[in-house]
Amino acid sequence: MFASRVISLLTVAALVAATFAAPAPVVEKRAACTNPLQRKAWQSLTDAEKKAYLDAELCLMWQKPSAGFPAAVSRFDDLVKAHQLQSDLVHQDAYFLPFHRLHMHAHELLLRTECGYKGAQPYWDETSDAGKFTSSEIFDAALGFGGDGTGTGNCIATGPFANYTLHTGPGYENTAHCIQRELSDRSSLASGQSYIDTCMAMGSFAQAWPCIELMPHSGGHGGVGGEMVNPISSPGDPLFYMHHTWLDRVWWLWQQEGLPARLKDFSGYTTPRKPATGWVNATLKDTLNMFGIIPNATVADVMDPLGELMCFEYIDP
Ligand SMILES: *[C@@H]1O[C@H](CO)[C@@H](O)[C@H](O)[C@H]1NC(C)=O
Ligand SMILES: *[C@@H]1O[C@H](CO)[C@@H](O)[C@H](O)[C@H]1NC(C)=O
Ligand SMILES: *[C@@H]1O[C@H](CO)[C@@H](O)[C@H](O)[C@H]1NC(C)=O
Ligand SMILES: [Cu+2]
Repeated sequence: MFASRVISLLTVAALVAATFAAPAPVVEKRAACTNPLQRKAWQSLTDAEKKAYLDAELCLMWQKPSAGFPAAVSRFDDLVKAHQLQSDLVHQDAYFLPFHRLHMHAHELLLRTECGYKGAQPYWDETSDAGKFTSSEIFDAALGFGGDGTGTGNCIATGPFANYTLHTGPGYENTAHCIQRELSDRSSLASGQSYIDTCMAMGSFAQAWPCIELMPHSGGHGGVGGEMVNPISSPGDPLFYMHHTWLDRVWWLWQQEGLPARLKDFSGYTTPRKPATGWVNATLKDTLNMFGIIPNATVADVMDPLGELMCFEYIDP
């Protein structure tokens, strides 16, 4: 169904271009993306696909850092640092969705280029687990991300990432610590379909992003708890990438309700709080900083998942 939508969009765009000699850029850019990576729901992956992803994540966790952050010990840490060091610039403002789209892309790219992963970044279809995270198969010890935190430290004790030591976080600190979790079915209710429906009904990006950032965004963070509930160092739990890829799909589902206009619909302030000199409006030309992990990109570069920079599509659960 998704593929046919893309094709019909291309067809319509081509017809429009032919008839009115109207904006060709959208069509030209899309021509560069002929074989999009297929981002699938975790729940619909085969066991072999799940294992390949978990193994690749472990590879990243044991890979040497290369972005030059003094505190980073692994390549995985590099990605946590990119979030930690600018968390106050990329939350509660216009950059929230674009930055996290690029961050997911960087993670996917590193898995593929540095860890031999052949697949795409999967997403966690949290909607189907809302209100009952504790029984989600994503926490499986053998073919999942391990279970809840245990003991006084809330360290995860099962699964591939048990006993892993993070060196970035918690928060702005850089201390050796375990991956913590504190699952909450109640908080996970915020991942429910009704919240997504509310955001899907928003008529502009200016309304859609704060809606998505509030709920469903808080569902995955609060529902998993521990590292994930820390707004600064949450990428320390590998589930962060499953959660934010799901949110990115929500943004893309919203964008697809108004193509091609929503490939350019971007607005909001550059900071969460008003600077002394007054609010500044964000623009499509603004830079998203990846600290050399991958090249910086502009907001415009990430507006289209099927564009030149990235080339992926979401497969329904
Ligand atoms: C984690 O470490 C503890 C203590 O060394 C050990 O008993 C346990 O088996 C380890 N768990 C895993 C999943 O490796
Ligand atoms: C910033 O954006 C708002 C809302 O779109 C608009 O009303 C305002 O004029 C813009 N400010 C500047 C300085 O462009
Ligand atoms: C990336 O963006 C940041 C913030 O704008 C900037 O300081 C940095 O120099 C850029 N890096 C590169 C390699 O251009
Ligand atoms: Cu974030």
